[in-house]
Amino acid sequence: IKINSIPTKPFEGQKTGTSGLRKKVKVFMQENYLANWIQALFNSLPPEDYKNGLLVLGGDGRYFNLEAAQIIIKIAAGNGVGKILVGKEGILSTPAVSAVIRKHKANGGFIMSASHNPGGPEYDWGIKFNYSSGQPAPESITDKIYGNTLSISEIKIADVPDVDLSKVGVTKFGSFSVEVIDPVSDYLELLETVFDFQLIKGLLSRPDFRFIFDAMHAVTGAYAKPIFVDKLGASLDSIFNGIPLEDFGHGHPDPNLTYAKDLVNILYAENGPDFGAASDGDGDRNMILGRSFFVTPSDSVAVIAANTEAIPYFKNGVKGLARSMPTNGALDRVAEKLNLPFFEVPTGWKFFGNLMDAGNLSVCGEESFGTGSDHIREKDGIWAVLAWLSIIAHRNKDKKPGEKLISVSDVVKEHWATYGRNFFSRYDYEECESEGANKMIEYLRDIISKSKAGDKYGSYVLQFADDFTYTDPVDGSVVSKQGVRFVFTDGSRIIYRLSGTGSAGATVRVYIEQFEPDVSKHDVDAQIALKPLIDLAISVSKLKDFTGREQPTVIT
Ligand code: VG1
Ligand code: CO
Repeated sequence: IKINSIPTKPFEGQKTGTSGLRKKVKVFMQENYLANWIQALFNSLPPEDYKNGLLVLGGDGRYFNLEAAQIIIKIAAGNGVGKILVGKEGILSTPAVSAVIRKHKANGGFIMSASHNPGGPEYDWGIKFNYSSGQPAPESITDKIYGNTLSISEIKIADVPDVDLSKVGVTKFGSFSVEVIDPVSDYLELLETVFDFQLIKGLLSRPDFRFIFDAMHAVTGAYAKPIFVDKLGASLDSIFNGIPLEDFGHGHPDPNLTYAKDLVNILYAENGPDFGAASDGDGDRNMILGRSFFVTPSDSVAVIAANTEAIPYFKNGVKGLARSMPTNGALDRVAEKLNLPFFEVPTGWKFFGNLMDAGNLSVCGEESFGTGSDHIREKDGIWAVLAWLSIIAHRNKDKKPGEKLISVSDVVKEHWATYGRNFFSRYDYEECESEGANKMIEYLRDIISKSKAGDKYGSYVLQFADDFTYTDPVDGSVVSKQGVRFVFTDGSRIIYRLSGTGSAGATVRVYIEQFEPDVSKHDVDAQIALKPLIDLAISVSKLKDFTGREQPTVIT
C-alpha cells in the first residue's frame, strides 16, 4: 500500500485526562486534530507494540465516530499496523473493547467515546487508548503522547479507500487488513463464563420479578437485547431507550439520579418494577435501583464483594479488593471481615490494571457508578447488572411462586446491619470558571499545609489532611495531587477534586462520607445524615465565593 506523508502543525492542549482525550466535537473536527493525536500515539509506542500488530477499534456510536474510524484505520495502516478489528458500525462498548483485546491477544485498542458526556454536533467527542491486557494506557504513555503532540510535524497515512463498516467480514489492502466483527459475541462469550446464565434466566422469567434496563440511547442499546432478552429471557419491553443514537436522543448518557431521572421515576412509582439498571455512553458505568431504592455505587461494589458466592467466576476465591480514593469505605469493611488484600487507588480505572495483572485484585469500584472485576481491565456496566441479578437470583432460588422475594433493598439493608453504613454523597459543580475552581484548590492546599492532627472543624476533629499521593505497588510509579482530603477522627471524610473528564471549564467534585454503625439510624436519608458535614465542606473551602455557585448541578 502507498503511504502518504502529510505535513502538520501541533495543536495546543491535547492532554489526556482521567480517561482519554475529550473535547467538543468541533475541536476534533478541525483538520488534522484527531490525526495529530493518533500519529503522536504511534510516535510514542515502541515499534514492537504495533508494527505488523493487531489493534482493536470501536466506540459508543456517537456523532463523528464513523468518520473518526476511517481516519484511525488509515493512520494505523500508514504506521505499519498489520490488522485492525473493528466493531460493526463502529460499535464496541468500552468493556467489550477490553474483552476483545484480551481474547484476540491484540496489542491494544482505540475507544471512540467521551463516555457519559453528551454527544452530537454541539457536544463532546473523545478517544481512549487501551493496552495489551485491555487496560487504559498508563500515564507514562499518555504523558509521552502529549509531549509528541507538541512537536508533531508529519502524519503517515495510508492511501486506501474507506472501509465498509456496515458488514461483518475482512477487507485486505496488501499486507494490511481490516476485519469488521460483531460487537457483542466475544463480550457475551466471556460473560457466559463469568456468570451462571441459567440462574439469572430463572429469575428474569419469574412472573413475580420485573426488570427494566435503560440503555440511555447509548452503546449498551446494542448489547441489551442480545444479552438480557435473547439470552436471559427478559421481555422485550424491559429494555428502555434501547437504540444507540448519535446524540443519545438529546440525552446526557450518565446513569445517575439526575440524568437517568426517567428510570428513577419508574422505579419509585407505585407498584414499580423490582429491579432497574442503567448504563452510560460507552457501557462502563452502571446504576442499580431496587423498587423505590437507590444503591449507592460505593455500597454496590461492597455488596458484590460480600456476595461472590453467587458468581461462578469467583469460585476459586477472591484475590483482593480495591476502590478509588473518593469512594466510600464500605468496601474496606468487607475486605477486613473477609481478610482480603485491599488497595486504595486514585480516581480512574487505569490504576486498577496493574493490581489485576499481578494477581492481587478481583473486585473493585468507584463512587462514580463504576464497578468491575478482573475478567477484563475496564469497569463494566452490564457485568455489574448481571452481578446484582446473580445475587438476587441466588438469594431467591428456592422461593416458590407467590412467596415474597428478597429484594434489592433487603440485600443492602442486611449488608448495612452486618457492616455498618457509610453514608456518602457527591456534589458536582459542573462547568465552573476554571480560574475560581483552581484558586479554590490552591486555597485548600494552603489549609492542609498548615493543618495538624487535633484541629477542630465544628464538631469534627482532624486526623489528617493531605493531597492524595499514590505509589503503585506493582511498578513503583508515583502520582500526586489526586485530591485534597480531610479525614476526621471518627472516620468521616471530605474530599475535593477537579474533574479530569470535562470538555469545558472546570467541574468541582466534593465527596462527603460518614460512617454509622447504629442500625436504628440506617434508614435516614443520606442528605439529612450528612447535612452538618456537607455544610462544613462548603464553608471550609469557601466554595460559594470561589465558584459563585449556590447549588451543585448534580447530587449523587
Ligand atoms: C470521572 C469519575 C471517575 C471515572 C472517570 C471515567 O472522572 O470521577 O471515577 O473513572 O470519570 O469514567 P473525573 O476526573 O471527571 O472525576 V467514564 O465512564 O468516562 O469512562
Ligand atoms: Co463511561
